[in-house]
Amino acid sequence: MLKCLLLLLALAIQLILCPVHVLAGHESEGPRNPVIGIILPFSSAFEDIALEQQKAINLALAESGHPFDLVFKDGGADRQSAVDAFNELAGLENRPAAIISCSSWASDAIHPLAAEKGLFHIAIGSAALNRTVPGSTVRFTLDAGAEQKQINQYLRSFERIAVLAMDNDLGKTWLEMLRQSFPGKIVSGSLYNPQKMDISINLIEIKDKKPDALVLISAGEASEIARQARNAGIQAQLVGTRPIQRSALLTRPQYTNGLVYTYPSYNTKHHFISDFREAYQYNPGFFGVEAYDAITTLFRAFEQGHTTFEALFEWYAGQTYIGALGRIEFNSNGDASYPYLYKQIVDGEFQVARFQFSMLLETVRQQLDNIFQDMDRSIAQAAGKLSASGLHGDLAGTVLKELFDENPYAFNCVTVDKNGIIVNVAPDKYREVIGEDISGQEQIIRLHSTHEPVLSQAVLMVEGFVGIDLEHPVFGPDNQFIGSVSILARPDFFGSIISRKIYNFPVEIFVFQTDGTTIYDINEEEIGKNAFHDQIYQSFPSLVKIARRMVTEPEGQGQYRFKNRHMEKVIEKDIIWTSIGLHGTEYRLALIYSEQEL
Ligand code: COI
Ligand code: CYT
Repeated sequence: MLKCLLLLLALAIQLILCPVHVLAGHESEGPRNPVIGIILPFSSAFEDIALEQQKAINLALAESGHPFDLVFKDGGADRQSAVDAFNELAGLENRPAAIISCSSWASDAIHPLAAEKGLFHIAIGSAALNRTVPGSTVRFTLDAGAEQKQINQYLRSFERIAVLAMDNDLGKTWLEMLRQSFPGKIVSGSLYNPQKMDISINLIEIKDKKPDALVLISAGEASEIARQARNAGIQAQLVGTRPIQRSALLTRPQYTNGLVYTYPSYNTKHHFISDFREAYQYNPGFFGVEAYDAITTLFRAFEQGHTTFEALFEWYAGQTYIGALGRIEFNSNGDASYPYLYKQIVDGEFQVARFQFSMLLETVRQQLDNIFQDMDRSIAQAAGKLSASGLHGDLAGTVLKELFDENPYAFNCVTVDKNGIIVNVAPDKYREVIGEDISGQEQIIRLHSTHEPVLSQAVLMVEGFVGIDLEHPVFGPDNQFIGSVSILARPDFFGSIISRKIYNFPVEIFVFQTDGTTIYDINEEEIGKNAFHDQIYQSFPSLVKIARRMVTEPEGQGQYRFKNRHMEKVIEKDIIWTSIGLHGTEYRLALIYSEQEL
């Protein structure tokens, strides 16, 4: 019943507040309703986006029951139209309490103007924004630069990349960023006018350059681009970014199937999605979801008494909100972030791209493997030089210093004599470890018995932390064993590699040792914990079962139940794992995600 009323209310608001309609008649003396001015690209190629945002905002108003007057203005397709719309709003007799604008070009133009007039400004659908006035404009769209780090991971596997981008701030920003990221690989980069769509010249050049990937910085018009490109004989993998997931693409699956794009991984179970579907008979996409979160948070801010420009900015900046977009974190500049993932059109549907999980795990495995191989090569050379110089003294110190400088992930490098006593170190600031007896450490015991290189399990080091240690034996001039040389690394070196590769994806990667101990995890409290012994895992039998398989199987996959990334609630998790290591020591590298959080 309540739902029906909301629906009616939303539809009524929709009728009253059609674009460019200003609520008139505030002749009464009482306090007026606060006005929120909303500038959307109604008369543009992105009309469907504007209408979706407007519907979402009206639904939110109906739900909230707040006494706001929403004034929608047409931002058109270019900066000047948006500025005109802004000036009309700024000149209203009942001065708006806030302005919301959609599109990079509109928001970029409005950002300094709103700050100048002291009007609080929220940008939605605005991935490219050149901030010039600090402490103003709160933006709900993830910056294109962040999204690009993610799509680049995918694009790296292509050799000849063509880019076809809408001719505006968003398209130009992307084209420029891609040129910078892939110098030499961008075989064609051109702009098109989304209002005109005369792209035949662009397509001739693209076809001529034989790209293996075609990146479209486009919204729903990508459907038409895909049709023309395929009909022109362009076979390249189609790649897109957030605005490309529009229903128009599903009307031509024969041309758009296979498209891979980056997209927010918001919660499709949020009541907003079903409320919207009920009210308007279609599924909202990101633009509607984002608009809904922008307006509902704004309502809440007003409700809590934050009404000035400064107070509103402060209310958002540096804070975390849970909305229809999921967990939204605003940095101190006022920019939002939340996870993005790869999606793909499969069988005429927008789906989570299944390839991304193994792809991300494999990229991390390769990079860690490269680092281990590099460390192993350089320590082998150092061991050769130490054969001549011996383990003590300045010459050996120089060899250790070189070894340390060659290995960015080294904490320190030491030489160890044949009795297991540390005799030399680089850098010099760790000189207090000289004289320490490490003969009882498991890797030293193995090295002494085999005289072969070893990689340790995570063990407590004399430096005072649990680390991993790579050691090569050193033989004297007569080939007699004289001791060893070591590179010590902190497990957070895993973290530095992993976090760069899985940046902003809704996945976690952890490193696990074959005795069940976690040696790296994003949740620090789990590092050093053992799946078979530690209390925190004992009420999760499916986790213990997976851990048992991980001990014996170098590669695998499965499901279990445990706490989510933020350790807030128990969820179903998917895990895939592989192995890395050297000299017979293996660590499991495991990626986890949850269908419930994609
Ligand atoms: C953007 O500028 O980031 C947008 O998503 C604009 C949209 C109208 C295509
Ligand atoms: N420390 C070190 N073991 C230690 O405890 N630097 C190498 C090996």
